[in-house]
Amino acid sequence: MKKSAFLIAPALALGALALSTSPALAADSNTMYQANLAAINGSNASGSVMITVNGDQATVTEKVSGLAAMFNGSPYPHVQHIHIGAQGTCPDMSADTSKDGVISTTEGAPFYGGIGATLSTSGDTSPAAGTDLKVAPSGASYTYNRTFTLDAKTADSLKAGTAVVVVHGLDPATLPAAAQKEPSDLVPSLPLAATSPALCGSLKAMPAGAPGTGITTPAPAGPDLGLLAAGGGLVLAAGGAYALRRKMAA
Ligand SMILES: [Cu+2]
Repeated sequence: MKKSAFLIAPALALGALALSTSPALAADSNTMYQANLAAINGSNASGSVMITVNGDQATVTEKVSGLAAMFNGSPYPHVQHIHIGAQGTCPDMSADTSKDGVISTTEGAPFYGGIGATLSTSGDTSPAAGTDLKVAPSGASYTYNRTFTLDAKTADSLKAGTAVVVVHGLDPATLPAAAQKEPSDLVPSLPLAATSPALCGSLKAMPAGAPGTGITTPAPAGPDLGLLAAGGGLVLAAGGAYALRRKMAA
């Protein structure tokens, strides 16, 4: 009788652990959004973005590769933003209303909207920093990690499913010859290629506790089922050892 009671005890402890943990996980205020970044304007780049929102804090984890590498002899700055307030989609070539063969940032706006937040490397993350090349991540490939305060409009757009990540900056050589000579629609002192979209992806909320959908970076927060299972295993092991000590003592 006593022995079986001790064997049951760890199972009860494990059950209690699961019961006490589950409501906490369900009430977790983190919401995760994920976007697969697809090439536009023939950039041949690719990438993925994960955004964890906790209150008004957004933690962005982004990985990109295959972007234009150099600009005027320096690592190519890629301004990048969360665009908001439109359809929440990425433009196809029908957006190219000027028919120059390039979807400019402005031409894509009916699809992805205006800038809600700038994914800068330091300082300002507002739309005001949108074309500041000094705080843009740079080079062909990079990993971007930053936590910043979301403004209300961007937070609302994320919730509404209309937030889109756009990474800008094309290799001018990949543009049609005529378009290579055009000025940027955003910063006329720069060429059109410098600010035109290279990557685009719609941010979609992930179900709470869902495993990553194709993203390879570890989730910064949220339930770790493996850890939970290991914790349960420790409780079982401890209970078993206790039962064994009791048995030997007796
Ligand atoms: Cu943008």
